[in-house]
Amino acid sequence: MSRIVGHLDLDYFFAQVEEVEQPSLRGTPVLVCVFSGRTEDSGVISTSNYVAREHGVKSGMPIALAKRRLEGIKASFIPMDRGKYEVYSDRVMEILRREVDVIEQTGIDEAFFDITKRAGGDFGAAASTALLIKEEILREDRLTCSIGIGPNKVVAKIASDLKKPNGLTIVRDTEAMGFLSPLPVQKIYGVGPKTSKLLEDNKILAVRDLAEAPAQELEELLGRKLAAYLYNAAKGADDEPVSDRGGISQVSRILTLKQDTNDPQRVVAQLLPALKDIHGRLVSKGLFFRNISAIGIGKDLSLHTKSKTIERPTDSYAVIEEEVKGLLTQLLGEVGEVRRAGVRLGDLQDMANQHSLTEFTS
Ligand code: DCP
Ligand code: CA
Repeated sequence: MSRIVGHLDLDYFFAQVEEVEQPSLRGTPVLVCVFSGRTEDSGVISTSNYVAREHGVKSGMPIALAKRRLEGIKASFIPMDRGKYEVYSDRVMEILRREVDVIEQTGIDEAFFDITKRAGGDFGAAASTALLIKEEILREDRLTCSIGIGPNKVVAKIASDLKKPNGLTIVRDTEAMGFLSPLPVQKIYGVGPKTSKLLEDNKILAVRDLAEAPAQELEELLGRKLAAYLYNAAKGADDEPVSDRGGISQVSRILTLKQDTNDPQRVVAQLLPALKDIHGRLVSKGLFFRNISAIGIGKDLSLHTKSKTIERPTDSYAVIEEEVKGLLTQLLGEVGEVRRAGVRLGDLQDMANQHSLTEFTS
């Protein structure tokens, strides 16, 4: 049975979440900013929607420069709220996980998945499942994503990037080598600026050149391990497995309320057992949290979040309850009645080992 691997990447992720929560932003430039706080405009653009990109805005650009590019245009500069995006990310990964054999999350908005068994080795069946996944993410989270399907990770990753936004690209095993041949070597997952410079200096520019290069020359240039990987990848024969990295970077609970309400006290009263449960899980694992989000889901299934990063990591139950009350009061004040409500603790830290468990930092 031929192996079938996918790669999913959410479109203009942080900015798209802001559009979902505030639909009136659609069609206007939306820029998610990391404000450094030194002056009003100091800081950089984390990401922006495609409308802003049409004006030359890019991730990593100084906010002041982006403002100049958008002079005279009504644009929204929104502070980055990572906890909020993580709530959406968790839900997307849950949808993906239930539709495929195994997932490997590689960033807040991307994951590889293996779908060989689920699709019975058939690329047509894999394409149908990919469409279903896109529909479910759109229905449940109102987000669009791009998916690539191929015989391995290298092909799937390139394919997901090919028709962005809202794309779906299927590359069958028999088409893989032809698909890869004309592409620049930098397209291969794992070829960074250093490797691509080395290859370029040796006139290896396209994937085709890589496949045709003498194996020994590549080994001398890149070392045995990288050479073997790239050599195989160029021939469409990457055999890296999709493996679940496990680990926890968040704990969350969402529950359905006894009746729809916009009363924070009622919601908190019903959430208390869930808060205690989450706190118990945190303490039993010896973890502290830094980020907390309140989650509300409306009658129309729309998702709303309010999140906050606190100054110092803590595992205090009192802090959880107090912050949830504050965040829920804000959230319900803005969105009105909700049907479901929940809480999420993120940016978890293992205090015994003094390291952050947020593995996904892209
Ligand atoms: N990000 C960031 N700074 C960067 C690149 C990305 O803060 N230099 C954040 C914001 C993005 C998220 O990571 O929303 C995912 O990164 P992507 O490179 O996948 O970019 P987008 O999802 O924004 O856009 P695309 O539609 O191209 O995937
Ligand atoms: Ca993305």
